[in-house]
Amino acid sequence: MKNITKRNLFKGLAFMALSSFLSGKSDNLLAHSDKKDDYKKSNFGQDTDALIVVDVQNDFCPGGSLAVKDGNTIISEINEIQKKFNYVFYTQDWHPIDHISFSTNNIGKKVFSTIEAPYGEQVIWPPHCIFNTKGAEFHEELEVKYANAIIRKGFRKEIDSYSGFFENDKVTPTGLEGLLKTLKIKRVFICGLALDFCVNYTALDAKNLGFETIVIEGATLPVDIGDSVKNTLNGFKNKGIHYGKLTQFI
Ligand code: VGL
Ligand code: ZN
Repeated sequence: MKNITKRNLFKGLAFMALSSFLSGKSDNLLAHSDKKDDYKKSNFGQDTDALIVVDVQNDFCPGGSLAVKDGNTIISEINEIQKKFNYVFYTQDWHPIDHISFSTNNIGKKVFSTIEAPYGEQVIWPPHCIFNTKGAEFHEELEVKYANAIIRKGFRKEIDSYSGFFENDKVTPTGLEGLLKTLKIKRVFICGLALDFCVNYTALDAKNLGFETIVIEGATLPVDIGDSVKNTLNGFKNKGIHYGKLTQFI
């Protein structure tokens, strides 16, 4: 590169930094630099925003086989939130009875212990969200009519799927990325169950795929195993995934 071009480039960058400072568009730099997320609020429910509602199913709610404590209590909030979006996508954990993650298919392995699967570490879960059972159905309080599409995941017996985007091998896609990109979605808001597993992995993949990613505090709750919550929230911070009440962002 010739010197003159370099100088122009430098000038351009300095100008961009200054104008971004003056217009207050420094939220990317400030985000997660301290406790408060200094997100610059903007209109939402725009055509470039989508809400992803993760796994609000009976088995993840009280009474279910892999219940999240108070899991049902976020549903009224989710119902309110989803009315504000033009695009709402649901994920649904959807397993065959002989699924690799089930304790019943790993005799001698304790629930919440891990096995080494071909794609890496796999947590052993109690059987849950077996397709065509009550446990796999969405909770009856969830207003499913708002869903534009439902992405099912985890239906291959030999591989689990936490994320709404990729199965646990990190390469097998669910199709959600294509759906969002075709619709020109730029920003995703994520809520649902469970914060430390399926919400977590959905958010990490969303961010990696280039979407601005917000996880809505108060509309998600964790399974909470060991340090899973602490690790999840640290991961959000490190990756630039926003986590806070909806009013912080809109
Ligand atoms: C989930 C464990 C196993 C979740 C799904 O939805 O967070 N967790 N399958
Ligand atoms: Zn599952």
